[in-house]
Amino acid sequence: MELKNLLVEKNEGICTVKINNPKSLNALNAEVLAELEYIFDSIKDDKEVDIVILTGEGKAFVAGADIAYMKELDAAGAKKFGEDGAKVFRKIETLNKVVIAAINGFALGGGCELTMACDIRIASTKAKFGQPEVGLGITPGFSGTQRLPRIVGLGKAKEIIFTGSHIKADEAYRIGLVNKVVEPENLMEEVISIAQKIKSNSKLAVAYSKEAINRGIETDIETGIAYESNIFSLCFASEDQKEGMSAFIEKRPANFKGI
Ligand code: CO8
Repeated sequence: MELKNLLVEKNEGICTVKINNPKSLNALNAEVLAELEYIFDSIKDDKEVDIVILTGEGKAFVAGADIAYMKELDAAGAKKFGEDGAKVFRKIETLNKVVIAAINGFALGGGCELTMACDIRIASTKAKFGQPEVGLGITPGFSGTQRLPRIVGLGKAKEIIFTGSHIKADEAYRIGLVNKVVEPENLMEEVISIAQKIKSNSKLAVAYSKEAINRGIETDIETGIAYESNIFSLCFASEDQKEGMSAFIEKRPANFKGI
C-alpha cells in the first residue's frame, strides 16, 4: 500500500510510525485509518520489529477525527467509521509488541483515544489532551468512553468527556493519563531509551506479560490469575527462560532470541 499519511522508519528493532498530515493537524479520516491498519498488520509479523513508537508530525499528535470528513457522514457511514477506527485501535492495543505513544502536541478526540490504545504514553510539555466531542454534538467514537475510565477512573473520565476541556501535559500526568512528561526536545530520546530498555528483555516474556495484563483487566481476578498462571508456565517451555536464568546464575548479560 502506498502510504500518503504515514512516515515509517525502522532502526535496530524499533519501528517509528509518524502520522504526517500536519496541515490538518494529523486528523484521522478513512484513508489514515486504512494506512494505520495496514502498517500495524505488517508490523505484527515483521521479525525485524521488536517495538513500535507512534507519534505525529508538527504541533499535533492527532487533533482528532477529521471533522470535515465526518460532517458529511450519515448514521450508517458514522457507524462504519466508528467501527473501523475501533478495530484499528484494538489491533494496536493487542499487538504482539509494545507500542509507545510519543505525544508531541494536541491529542484530542480520536487522537486522545489513539494514545489510550498504546501501551505507554510519554508526553511533551506541549501536549494537550481532551475529548471535545460533546461540543461537536457527538460522543467519543473510537472507544474513548471505554478506555478513558479504565485509565483515569470513572469520575475523572466523566469530567473530561462531559466538559470537553483541554488538559495540559502536567495534569495528564497527575491523573495517570500519561506515564511521563518531558521537554519537547527530549521526547524522542526519552521514548527511545524506554524502548531500548524494554527491548533488552525477552520479547516473548514482554509479549506474554502484555497479553496477561490486557486480558486480566477485562475479566474477573480469578480468571485473570488463571490466565497468568498458564502464560507463566508457558515461559518455561521457551529458550528465553533458560537463557535468562542461566545468564543470571553465570553473572553475564542474557542473549535473548525471543523464542
Ligand atoms: N479535523 C479536521 N481538521 C482539523 C482538525 C480536525 N479534528 N483539527 C484541526 N484541523 C485543521 C483546521 O481546520 C485548520 O485547517 P485550515 O488551516 O484549513 O483552516 C488546521 O487543522 C489547523 O488548525 P487550527 O487553525 O484550528 O489550529 P490552532 O492551533 O488554532 O488550534 C486546535 C488547534 C485547538 C487543535 C483546533 O484545531 C481544534 O480545536 N481542532 C479540533 C479538535 C477536535 O475537536 N477534535 C475532536 C474531533 S471529533 C473526534 O475526534 C471523534 C473521534 C471519534 C469519531 C468516530 C466517528 C463515528
